[in-house]
Formats: sequence, structure tokens, C-alpha cells
Amino acid sequence: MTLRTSVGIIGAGPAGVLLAHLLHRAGIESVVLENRSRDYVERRVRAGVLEPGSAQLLRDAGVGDRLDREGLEHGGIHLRFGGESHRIDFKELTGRGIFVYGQQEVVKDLVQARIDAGAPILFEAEAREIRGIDEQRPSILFSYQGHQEWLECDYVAACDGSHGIGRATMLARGAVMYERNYPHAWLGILAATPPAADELIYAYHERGFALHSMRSPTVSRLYLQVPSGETLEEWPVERIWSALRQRLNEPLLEEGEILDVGITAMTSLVIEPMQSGRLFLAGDSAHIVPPTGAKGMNLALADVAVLAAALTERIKGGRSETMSSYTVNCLQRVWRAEYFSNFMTQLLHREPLEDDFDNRLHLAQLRYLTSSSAASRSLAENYTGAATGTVALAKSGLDS
Ligand code: RFL
Ligand code: PHB
Repeated sequence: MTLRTSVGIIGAGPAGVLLAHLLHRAGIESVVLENRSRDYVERRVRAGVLEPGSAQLLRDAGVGDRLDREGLEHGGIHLRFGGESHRIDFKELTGRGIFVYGQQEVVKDLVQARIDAGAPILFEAEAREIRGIDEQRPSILFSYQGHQEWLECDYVAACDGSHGIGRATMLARGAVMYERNYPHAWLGILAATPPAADELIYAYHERGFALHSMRSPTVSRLYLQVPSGETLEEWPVERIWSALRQRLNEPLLEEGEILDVGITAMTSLVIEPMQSGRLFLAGDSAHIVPPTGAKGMNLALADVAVLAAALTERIKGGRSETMSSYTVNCLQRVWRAEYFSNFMTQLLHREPLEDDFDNRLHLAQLRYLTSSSAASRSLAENYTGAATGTVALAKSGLDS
């Protein structure tokens, strides 16, 4: 069987479902293919921080109600190191705060909007091949309910994350991949325990980095730096809590039932260009940042804001300038976020061969960041997206 649509979207992560939603609002048809089940994508625990520009993008798209009701607005973060704790006041330094709202909640809201609109989203549909991207009607071969099917479209948006076929197709066409792997990974838990502090705590410790985050007044999200390649067998529950207590140095931290646990590798990666013929990459398929800067989901949302506007202009208005400059419009923002995420990672993590000298350098830089208003403002601008300009830059790229 062959399905036909205007935009074939691979992946129902934040990038894929927001793109589908924005196109629908512009009156453009699309079909979303997602190889996992709806339940799986709505439960997958991942990012938690939305820049104010991302939150506004969701509101403007009519999917911000639950975010405004249940999202936690934070005016700053705590940096903890060497027995000291300092708050970086984002609101005071930049006039902007951030929102803590789980990525799976963003995905849930957007999947629901798609289903309410009666628009097609196929779960457990695996895209296998993208064909004809230099022709008028490219197509996606996918397997669904035991059959091989074709989705014929005008444009293909590969929002299929870091292991998808979109990136592989682009690389086979000569795109360049810039990549850095880190010697660390993050062990993350979701725990049924009230957050021990009102805001995020980024902790630098001689034994490694730790992060205190949250999802609600009763659920905490906690991370520990572990060596890359580490397995969960090496981390029994008691060891996780004891490392968190030691590194976070937070007396109010209480143990609770662990609801989810996983280890994530840390990588920086950018594919250039992000488009070829009628194929466009968006989100993690095009770039990955280590999670220390909390940028991944924000970049994914900003990419598709640019892409939706460009496709709309092309399909509805017959103009193609914005489409041909999609890569250029995105890369400035992407590389700014790459820089900041790499900076935060190096600042807060211990490298395997680091010695006492390196430890003193980390502490000196952390003291500078927390005592100089210029340095604090720079961190605040980057973290809140005032400098990475995530969504604002995406929009201004369109206007220019
Ligand atoms: P996703 O979310 O990976 O979605 C891709 C989807 O494509 C599907 N797929 C396919 N479907 C059909 N056919 C195929 N052949 C397919 N191949 C793949 C997949 O099943 C999946 O559903 O990519 P997207 O939409 O680009 O979104 C990117 C974000 O998920 C990612 O950048 C963030 O989670 C990164 N991240 C964070 N970002 C933030 O902005 N703020 C944070 O606080 C933050 N914290 C994090 C993070 C990522 C983490 N991990 C687990 C990687 C914390 C962690 C621990
Ligand atoms: C999260 O809440 O999952 C989170 C927060 C900040 C980060 C990464 C992840 O930098």
C-alpha cells in the first residue's frame, strides 16, 4: 500500500510531534511514523528544562496550558562546590527564568493535540529507507503491522533522533559529521522523594559531578557522573544514594523509591549541512549536546519552528528562500549551544587523569563564575537561551 502526504515525518519525539502540529496549524498535511509505541514515547524519561523561548513557542502553538499549570518556573540555579553554594539569579541577571517540565509531558501534550485533530500518527511504524530526495516526490519505506508500506511525500523531515536513518542518509550523501565523545556518562534516576531544594543544584565534587533536578513536588530527578561504559550492575541502590549525598552535600536530600534508572553516554555532534534535496534533519538527528547545558530539547523545538515556517512559506506561498537557508538559520544557534554545553561539561566534570592542580582550576573558575557579575550574567544568558537565542534566533533567522 502507498500512503501520500505533503510532509513525511520520521519520529515522534519533541521535534517530530511539534513539527506535525505546527504544519497542521498552517493547513499542511503530514504523516508521522514512530517505531515505538505511544506508551513508550510518553513514558521515556529524558530532558526536563525548557528555556522561556521554548515555553512561549509551545504556548503560541496552543499547547502550553498544562505547561503553565503544572510546569515549575525557576528563577535561577545553585552551583555547589568546595563546601560553598551560590545561587545564579537568572531573573535578576537576564529578566528570564526557566521551566522545569518533563520532555515526556511535552510529547504527551503534542501527541494528544495530534490525535484530537484527527491527523495521522502511526506508532510501531519503522522507517527503513528514504528514497528519491532529489526527485519531486521522495518516499519513505516503512514497516507497519507486519507489512512493508510506502509513504510518498513532497518533503521528508527526519526527526528520528541520534540513531535514525535520517542522519545515515545525509552522511551517505557526503554531509560532514563533527563529533566529540566524552569519557563520562550520566547515571540518572527518577525517585519518589520531594525535591531537596526549590531549584536545580549543579554540584562539582572531587569524586565527580552530580545534579539535583525535579519533576513535581513529590518526584525528584537526580544524576551522577560515572565513567563512560559503566553498567548499572556496578551501581546498587545504596551506592547511588551515598554518592548523591556525598557529591550534592545536601542535608535535605531524602531517599525514595527509584521509579526509573538509566545510564546515558555523553557526546557532542553536529551534521553539516542539515538538509539535502528534499530531506531535512531536525533535533538530535542533526546534532547532539551533552545534557549539562540542558539544551537538547530546546534545540530540537527551535529547529522545527524554523523548518515549519520554511515549509509553510514554500508550500503555501511558493517561495523557497527560507527553505534553502534552513541549515544556515539553524547552525549559528546550534554551535552556540554546542559551545555552552561543552563548557558546562568541562567545568563541572572530573576527567579520568585529572590531578589536584586540575581540581584547583575547576574551583577557581567556579568561584569566578559565581563572584563576577559579568561571568554570572554570561552563564545566565546562555542557560536561559538569551545568548544561545534558541527560539528567538530561530525566529529572527526567518525574518532576516
Ligand atoms: P528523540 O526524542 O530521540 O525522538 C526521535 C524519535 O524517533 C524515533 N525513531 C524512529 N521512528 C520511526 N522509524 C525509525 N527508523 C526511527 N528511528 C528513530 C524514536 O523512537 C524517537 O521517538 O529526538 P528529538 O525529537 O530530536 O528530541 C531531542 C531530545 O530528545 C533530546 O535532545 C533531549 O532529551 C536531550 N536532553 C535534554 N535536553 C534539554 O533541552 N534539556 C534537558 O534538561 C535535557 N536533559 C537530555 C537530558 C537527554 C538525556 N538523555 C537520556 C539522552 C537528560 C538526559 C539524561
Ligand atoms: C533534568 O531535569 O532532567 C535535567 C535538568 C538539567 C540538565 C539536564 C537534565 O542539565
